[in-house]
Order: sequence, then C-alpha cells, then structure tokens
Amino acid sequence: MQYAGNTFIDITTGSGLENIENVFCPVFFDIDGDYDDDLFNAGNWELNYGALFRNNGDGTFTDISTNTNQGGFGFGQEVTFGDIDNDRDFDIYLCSGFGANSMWENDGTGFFTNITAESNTGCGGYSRGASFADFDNDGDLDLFVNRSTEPKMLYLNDSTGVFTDVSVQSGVYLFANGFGCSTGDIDNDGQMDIIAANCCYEQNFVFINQNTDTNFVKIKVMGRNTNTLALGAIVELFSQEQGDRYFKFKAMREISSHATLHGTNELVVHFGTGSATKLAIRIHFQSGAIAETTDVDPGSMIIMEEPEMVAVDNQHTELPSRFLTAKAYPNPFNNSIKISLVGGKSADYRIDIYNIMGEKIRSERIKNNNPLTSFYIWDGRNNNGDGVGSGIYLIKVYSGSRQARLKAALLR
Ligand SMILES: [Ca+2]
Ligand SMILES: [Ca+2]
Ligand SMILES: [Ca+2]
Ligand SMILES: [Ca+2]
Repeated sequence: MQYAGNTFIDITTGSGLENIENVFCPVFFDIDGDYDDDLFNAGNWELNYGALFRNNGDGTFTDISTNTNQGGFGFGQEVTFGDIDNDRDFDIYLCSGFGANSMWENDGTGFFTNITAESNTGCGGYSRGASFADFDNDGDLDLFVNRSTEPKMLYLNDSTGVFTDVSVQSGVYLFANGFGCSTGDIDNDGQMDIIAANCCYEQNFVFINQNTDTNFVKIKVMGRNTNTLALGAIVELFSQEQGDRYFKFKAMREISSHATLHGTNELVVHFGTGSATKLAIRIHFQSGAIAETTDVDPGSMIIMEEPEMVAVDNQHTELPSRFLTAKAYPNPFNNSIKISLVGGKSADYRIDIYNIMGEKIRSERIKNNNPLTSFYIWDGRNNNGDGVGSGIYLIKVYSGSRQARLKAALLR
C-alpha cells in the first residue's frame, strides 16, 4: 500500500510481491546494507519460495529467496532482527512453531547461515516472541525469548554471537503461556527492561533491569513529513578516539515498528556502550538525509532530528557525511576484497595497505564521487602487480584529515 494524502493505493501489481502466500511474520529491514528496507518473510507452514525480497530502490522488489539459504524459514511464529556480531549487517532469530528456534547470520549480502548450534540459542517450547536488546550494556545485543510451553529465556551475548543461558539467575525463568514481548527502558534509567505478554487469562510479566551502570546512550530520533517516527532509519554508533581523528564502528540499530508477535519495541534507540569513553552517532534516514553528532558522553540521552533535504538542480541531495568509515567484504578473502567507504571531507580517498611488518605495499587514490558511498576493490597485489602472501593486512583510508582503519585477512 502506498500512502497518498489521506488514503492508500494498492500498488501490489508490478511490485514483485504479487505471489506471496502462507506468510506469518513479514518484517521490513535492510538486509543488504544499502540503507533501504528489504522484506523478510517466515512461513506459517513450509515455505518453498517468497522468503526474501530485495528492494530495488524504485518501489519494486526482486525475489532472492533461492540465493539466500531460505531453507528453514518455514513454520515461523515470529522473526526478530539485530546485528548480533556487530559486523554491520542484521542477523535473524526465528521463533518456530515446531521444534527449536533458529539463529541465522547474515553475510552482508542477504545470504543467511544457520548458526543455531554455534550461537547456543536453539531452545524449543513453542516460542511466539523474541527480542534483541543490550541488557548488560556491554555493547552487544542479548536475547529474550517468550515461550508458551516452557519457561522464558534470557541469553547474554559474548560479543561474537555466541550466547550464554542466564535465564535462571536473571529472574526471567518463569512459566506462563507466553505470547509476544517488547523491550524498552520503562523507568528511563538507561537499562533495557522487558514486557512479556501471556495469553489464556494469565497475567503479563514486567521485568525491570537492575543494572546501575552508565555504559549506554539513548537517542530519540525525530523524522520529518510523512515519517515523523523515522521508521526505517539506521542508527550507527561509533567510538570516537583521539579527538575526532578516528571513528570506530561499534553497533547499529534500525528503527522498526516491527518487534514481535503482537508487540512493538520502544522506538527510542538504546545502545550499550561498553568501555567506550566518547561516542559519535550517524543516522541514515529513509529520505536519504543523514544526521550526525560527535562528542557524546556515555550515559547521555539525546534527541536527533532528520535534517531538511537541500534541493540542488532539482535533485535532492544532502551534506556529505563528516566522518569517515570503512568496511570490507569478504573478510577473510581469497582473491579480492571490497572496501566500502562512507563519508569523509574531501573529493578523494587515499588508501594505503600495510603488511604485518608495517611496510606499505599498496597505495591507491579513488574519487569520493558519491556523497554516501564509494568503494575500492583490492586484488591482493602490491604496487608492482605481484600477488602478496597470506596474512593480516592493515588498510588505512584517508579523506582530508579524517582516517579510518581496518584489518583484512588474506587466505591464499
Ligand atoms: Ca536494502
Ligand atoms: Ca551481523
Ligand atoms: Ca550485551
Ligand atoms: Ca530500565
């Protein structure tokens, strides 16, 4: 449905979404890291097609189910998404109507690998609600699961996507006929709390988090025009080091109206900030606008607004991002690695690649010709064109006085 003034228009025909059926829990989120919302469906029954649709950016979608490892997305009661390993893509937790729940790791392109066993999150118990939040403020997303035939579960993340069951000691291991659940900071103390809904005339549960640290930041995001709630905005957290010379990516969230079956999480964004001492935040709005702020202290609760777009030559544009970040894929790599760059001050990026001995082996300069993203593909060769050996390489990117650094592992 497309909003048009005070009414909606059915635009299903021609959108690429015509043939979806038997879906129980659809959710829009950015699956492939290009800041537009794609569509993920879990099936009420066995799902043979229609699991995942990539947004083409023009109001149409392409079914990419066949190359996204869709097997296992059937019998879904609920799906919740979050970046569990802080590698800048959203992963999925699927509550199953039959058997164990499953955790799926995104490779950044929308291909999902089942990591239920490795992540230690494959509880059964006919779960109908699950929600990610950083309950211990250490910088990674933890997981609450509301089950209907077994007690409720709480898992703490070790920062890599491996979880520890702390249900009993946390106090949530209570039995009731669980339904949906929501997370939010009910008492506004910076610690994420939980409401677990129960059905069949059983009382709901409210769990108030007893942490007392100040390792968090909360951001109320104000959108514009027809999207005042800023739904679909992607909020990125960076630690800020050495003044404003380095911005290191820490975590990201997407503001979503979808949370769990019959529930919505609080729309105020909460990050645990771990040991970071100074923070920067960047928000990518669905309109294309970007908002940024730096020099934020842990323990802060701030408001950020969507900036007005500036019209130039009848084309909407926005100020280029002030700070620079880089991400690499795949990593480790075998033949080539794609280094995506966002932000920076000048018209060019300079890229220097160092080996483990600290020797500069490759230097390149590319145009920053897109205000949002540019990329460089390193072919694993040095300045002489010779292939370099397996090992860890340090990649430094410069844009004016801004720098970004990342490590890449080459496996021959
Ligand atoms: Ca996308
Ligand atoms: Ca991830
Ligand atoms: Ca955590
Ligand atoms: Ca709280």
